[in-house]
Amino acid sequence: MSKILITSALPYINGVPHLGHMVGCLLPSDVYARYMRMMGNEVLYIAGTDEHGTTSEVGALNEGMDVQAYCDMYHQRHAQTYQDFKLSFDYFGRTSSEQNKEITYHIFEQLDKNGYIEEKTIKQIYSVDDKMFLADRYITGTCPHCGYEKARGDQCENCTKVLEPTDLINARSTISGSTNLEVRETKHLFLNLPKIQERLGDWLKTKEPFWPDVAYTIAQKWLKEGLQERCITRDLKWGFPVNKPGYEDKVVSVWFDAPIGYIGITKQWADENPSERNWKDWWMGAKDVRYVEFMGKDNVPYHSITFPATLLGTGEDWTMVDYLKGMSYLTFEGGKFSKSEKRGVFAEDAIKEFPVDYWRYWLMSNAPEASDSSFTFDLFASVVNKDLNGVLGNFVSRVLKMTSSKIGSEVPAGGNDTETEEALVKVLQERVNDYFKYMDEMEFRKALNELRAIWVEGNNYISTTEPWTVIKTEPERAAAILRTCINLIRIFAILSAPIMPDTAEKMLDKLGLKADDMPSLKGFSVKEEIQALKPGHKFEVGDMLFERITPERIEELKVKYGSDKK
Ligand code: B3M
Ligand code: ZN
Repeated sequence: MSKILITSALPYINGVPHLGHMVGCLLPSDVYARYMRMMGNEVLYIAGTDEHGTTSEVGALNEGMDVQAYCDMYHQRHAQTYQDFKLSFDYFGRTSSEQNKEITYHIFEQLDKNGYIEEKTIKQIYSVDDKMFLADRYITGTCPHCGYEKARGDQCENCTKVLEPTDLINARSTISGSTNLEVRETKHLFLNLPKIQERLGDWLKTKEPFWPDVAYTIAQKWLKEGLQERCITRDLKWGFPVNKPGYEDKVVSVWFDAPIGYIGITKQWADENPSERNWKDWWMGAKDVRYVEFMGKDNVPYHSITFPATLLGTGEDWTMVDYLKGMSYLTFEGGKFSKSEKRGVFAEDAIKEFPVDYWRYWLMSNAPEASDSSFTFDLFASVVNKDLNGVLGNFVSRVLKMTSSKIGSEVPAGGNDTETEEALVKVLQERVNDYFKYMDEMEFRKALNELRAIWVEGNNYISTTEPWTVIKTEPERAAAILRTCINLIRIFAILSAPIMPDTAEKMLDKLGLKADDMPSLKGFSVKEEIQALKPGHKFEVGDMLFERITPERIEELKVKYGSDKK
């Protein structure tokens, strides 16, 4: 058994997640965590809300709330949404926790002691009316290159020129609209990444054989361009006050304390049961731990360069990432999700429209891995109707109804397996091995293709053996076929569990089984498992597993979620 540490990039606290956030790293990390547990590994699956930074201060301001109360409220909404999406975190914590503060300060002090933190004076835009320094994205004005009037302080989205806030004409605050801005000098602390560059490069080389190309290429590109010193303090109120004399009125930057949040949240988890748990078993001198990170691809530089450099600079034996799964993006009907423009499906609404497994299955089978993917209601309905209803649901229903009506509501006795069953076992084992291979490699679209193909094998088997015909002349043979089919239902439930936990439970429930009855996937033998349910084992037909989505419902949803808005 291995120890697998899994973290998902920590969603920003402000706002509520949409389908793109779910499949952007949260859902794939859950599927992987569930699969790794079922493979018999000891898994620690960690996530939480990323709570510091200007966006929280501005978000709270916009909602007329104190920042702490704002973060408390949204943390609960995030936690509830992910619980509804059946994300099986071992702990869902907060970067604003005392535990994260403690570890952030420790790492900061170690870096300072080792000479990796330097002071510099920089020019920043101060808004007199907002009484705060403004991050570039909170400054807007006219682009000096193309005249676009809504250019941002860091870039003009019209002509894409990179800008300095001081380049903008008629610059104004996006928070208050005030143009009463001043350029002020302000002292900040910088992480001296160039000083760590060589050690980081040596560490990175050890990862080349293992990391996916996209992650390794991005990291190598950053190294080749030469790392820049990185400002790790901010002139904000909300955040961890800098624990260094002369900097008490500044806070640690959000991107410094956020990845350390993975460790801080692990300590929150351990503090829940200190006699049994020790966060250092996973993070300090933990040579038996394999660490896998899930994130959106724009976060790869932070996770492959700045966070590893931060840990290396402490000179301590921190667990460093072994594998990064960087996801691309999900668009909504080819465009952006937008709460304000009522465009796109947000997670807390999704689960009110359909059971969560419909979403989990669609998102994972269309996961934006090597390239972006687009959600459309037509595509969603087609997959739900064809794959879930047409393949899996139909197989379960016809097998149980036919057996119950022709023989009785228990696994039939009689008859023997023939070369047909031997061939079925062989082809299923091959597909199961491929399914596991793709899950091990975190190639989720390919994995879901194999899972669907496994379900299809069940339908092919019953269509070719035709128990409804055979039963008229060879009832023993029909019994053997239906016994095999009922055992396939149990196998399909076990294999589908990492993706559709609720559906797996429903399928097992029809067979009088519980989730705890599921065997380990390690060494999964179709030959053995297809014999698991013996003659006489009772079952219930129950309801259909899924409901079809009608064309009328699709049109209704398109209007409700702004599919036609461009
Ligand atoms: N909060 C989310 C993002 O950039 C950011 C990830 C932090 S992971 C330590 O989408
Ligand atoms: Zn421009």
